[in-house]
Amino acid sequence: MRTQVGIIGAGPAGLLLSHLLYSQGIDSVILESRTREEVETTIRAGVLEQGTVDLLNAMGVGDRMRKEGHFHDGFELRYNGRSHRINVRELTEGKRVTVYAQHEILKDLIHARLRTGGTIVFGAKNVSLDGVDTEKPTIRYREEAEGELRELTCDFIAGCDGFHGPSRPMIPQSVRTDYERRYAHGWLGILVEAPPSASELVYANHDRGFALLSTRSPEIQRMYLQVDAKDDIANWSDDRIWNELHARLETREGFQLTEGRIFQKGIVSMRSFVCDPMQYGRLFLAGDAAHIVPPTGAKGLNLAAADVQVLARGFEGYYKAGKTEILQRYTEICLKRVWKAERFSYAMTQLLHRNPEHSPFERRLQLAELEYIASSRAASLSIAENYVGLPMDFEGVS
Ligand code: RFL
Ligand code: PHB
Repeated sequence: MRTQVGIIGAGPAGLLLSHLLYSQGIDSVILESRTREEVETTIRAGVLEQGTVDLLNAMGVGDRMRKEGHFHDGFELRYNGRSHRINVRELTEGKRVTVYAQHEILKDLIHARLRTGGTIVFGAKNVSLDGVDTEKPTIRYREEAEGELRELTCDFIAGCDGFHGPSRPMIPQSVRTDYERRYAHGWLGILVEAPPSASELVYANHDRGFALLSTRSPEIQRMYLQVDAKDDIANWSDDRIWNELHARLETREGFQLTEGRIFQKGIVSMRSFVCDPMQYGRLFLAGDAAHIVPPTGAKGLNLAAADVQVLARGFEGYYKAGKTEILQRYTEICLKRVWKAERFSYAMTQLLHRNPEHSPFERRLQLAELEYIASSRAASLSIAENYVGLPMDFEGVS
C-alpha cells in the first residue's frame, strides 16, 4: 500500500490530522493497534478549549458536540471550605469551557472519516517504522497476529501513537532531549450514575488531597480524587471513595454531593514530559507521542489538536506549493505553545494537590496563592485565559 502521509494511531491527534489532510486533498492511512470498540470506549479527557471546539465545528464534525456537550461560563476553585468562581466567559471576553468526552469525539471523527472514504486499519499488530530519515519512509504491520507482514510506503510519517508508541524512539537519543517530571500522586477517576451536584466543574484543594467534580451528561458524572500514584484500585471500595469525596468537597455553606452507582473506576499516574525535537527526517510526532501534561490543566487533547493544525499546514504548503518552511519549523512552532501548557498544567497541579513532602510553610504558601487568586482579577484572568486556551501562534509563517 502507498499513501502520502502514514499516520500511526487513531487517537485525537491521528484522526484530526487525517481529517485536516482530507480537507486539503492529501491522502493518508491510519494504522491503529486497538480495535475500533476499544478506541471508542476508553474514558479519558473531558474539557475542550475554545480553539478545539472551533476546529471540530469547522471540520463539520461538531454536530453531536453542539447538542450533547456542556458549555460552562466558568469553574470553581474550592479551598478551606470556601469557593472562588473563575468567571471564564467574562474574563476572556466570551470564551467558554466545553465538556464533551474524548471517546465521543473519537466516535464522531471515526464515523466521519470512514464516511468520506478514509482508511483506518484497526487492530494493526507489530507496527514498525523504517527509513524515517530517507525520502521514502515505510511502516510495516500485520493485520492479524500471525498474518503476513504488510508495508505502507509514505512520503511522511505522523507519529500520533501516544506516549508508549513506537514513533518517538525512532528519533535517535543523540539528537533528542527528553524533559521529564514525575509526580508522587495519581488520580482515581470514577464514572457515576447520578445527576450533577454542581452546575460547573469544581477543583478542590483540601488537607486530605485534591478532588475534582466534572460531568459527562445530565445522568452521568465524572469525579476524581488525588491518590498515591502507586495505590491499587482494589484498596478503594465505593464507600471509601464517597467518604473522601464528601470530605474533600465540603463547604461552609453545606455543599451536597449526590451519590450514585459507580460503574467505572481506575487510577492513572501523572507526569510532565516534552521531547525536543518533535521531528526527525520525514517523521513528525504529534500529541502525547511528543509531550505529556498532568490532567489538572485539561490540556493534553487540546495540545494534540494544536500540533496537528500546524502539521497539516506544513503538509499543505509542501503539497500545494512545494514549500517546506512550516515542516522545517514544526518543532519550534509547536513547542512554544507546548511549554506554556506545560507551565500551566504544572502550576495547576502544584496549586491544587496536597504534596506529602510540603512543610507547613509550603502548605500555607499554597493557601495564600489560592487567596491571592480569589482576590485578584489579574490572577483569575491569568488562570482563565490559559484554561480556555492560548491563541495559536504561527508567528512569521505566511
Ligand atoms: P492517544 O489518545 O494516546 O492516542 C494514541 C493512539 O495510538 C495508538 N497506538 C498505536 N497504534 C499502532 N501501533 C502502535 N504500536 C500503537 N501504540 C499506540 C493507541 O492505541 C491510541 O489509540 O494520544 P493523542 O492522539 O496524542 O491524544 C492525546 C489525548 O488522548 C490525551 O492528551 C488526553 O486524554 C489528556 N487528558 C485531557 N486532555 C484534555 O485536553 N482535556 C482534559 O480534560 C483531559 N483530561 C486527560 C484527561 C487524560 C487523562 N488520562 C487518562 C491520562 C483526564 C485523564 C484522566
Ligand atoms: C474530565 O472531565 O475528565 C476532566 C475535567 C477537568 C480536568 C481533567 C479531566 O482538568
